[in-house]
Amino acid sequence: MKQIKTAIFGTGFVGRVHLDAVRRLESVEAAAIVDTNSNLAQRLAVGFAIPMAADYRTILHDPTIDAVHICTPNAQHFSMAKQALEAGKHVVCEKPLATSLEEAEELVALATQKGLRNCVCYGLRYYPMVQQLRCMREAGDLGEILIVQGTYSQDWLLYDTDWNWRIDSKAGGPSRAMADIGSHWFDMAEYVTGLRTTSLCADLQTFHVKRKQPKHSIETFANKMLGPEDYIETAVDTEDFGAVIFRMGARTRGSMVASQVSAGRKNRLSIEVYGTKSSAAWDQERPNELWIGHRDTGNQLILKDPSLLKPEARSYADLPGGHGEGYGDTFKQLFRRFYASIGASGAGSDYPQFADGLRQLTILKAELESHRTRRWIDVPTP
Ligand code: SOE
Repeated sequence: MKQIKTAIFGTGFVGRVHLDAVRRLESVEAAAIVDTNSNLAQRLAVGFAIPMAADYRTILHDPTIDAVHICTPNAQHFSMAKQALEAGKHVVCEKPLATSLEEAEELVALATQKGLRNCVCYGLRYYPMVQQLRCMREAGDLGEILIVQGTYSQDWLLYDTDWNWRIDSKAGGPSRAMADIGSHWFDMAEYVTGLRTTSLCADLQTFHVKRKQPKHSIETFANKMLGPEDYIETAVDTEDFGAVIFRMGARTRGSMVASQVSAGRKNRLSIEVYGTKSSAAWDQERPNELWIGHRDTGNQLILKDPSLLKPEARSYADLPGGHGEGYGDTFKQLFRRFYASIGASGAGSDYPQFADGLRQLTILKAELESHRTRRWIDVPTP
């Protein structure tokens, strides 16, 4: 089988998760890495024996590279993805796909025109118990979906001394909590229910209007390791928190909260789906469990075990029962499907694509407008 050669742009927190997942795929070779922080890239290049490029454009001009992973700060996604597609590369892009709806629309059109595979990393769909939830809903086990609710809560930006590039809209885009983690939540809600968000009302809040920015750059989540430092007081123009109530069509209703300032919640995407027959709830901090709620019999807690999953959900669990699968595994599952679609015929619709990234920017635009105008906004739905 042909080894597909791929390159990773950006070697921070998530770039390393991508590298790790790619190296677990049989048909794919991590053939190059690049980062503006050349010390970091150099360490990885030496450690993993991967060639390091001084500039991502060198990689785009290399005809032996088939695909690229864009793991840089959000503001660079659009330009890098556009150049990569123009250079004929298949593209995996971290979320959010771009920092505006217009940019995302351009990328969707360009990828279609070029006939190149494209993926946006809404990979939390690939926890085995999330797949079980989707399959239960598809099989009608929950009945008609009445209510969808949940949170995506983190605490790594609780203090005003917490800093990361995402806080600065120039690097992260105009939204933080909603774009960074709220978009994961809405992607999952629409994916597991099969429903579309049709209108919403959002309220955002920036608790720290000023933060103490460390003088040197801080990697995602690494801020917690800092001692007292030399900080610069910096105005903050992105939100720490957002609450949204929403409608999914004529009958289904829901609510969600995204927060990066909730002490004790490390990375908790929780989703609860209530149907006319039964309900199901999943929590990313306990990823190998799925709670099933019943009205007339005792509730259930299913532990991840391929033999207990719906047959359609089994291919998302690689390990036997009692062997937990987590965050890093979701990237492996996502990339396995993306790379299998390269060279295959058909749409390759079993993974999130640029159109799904555009969908999240459509929802985000409605959230920002709703907050700004203090009213309900209709969400255009394909
Ligand atoms: C930071 O908030 C972050 O790393 C997100 O960017 C990821 O998408 C999420 O999975 C974990 O948190």
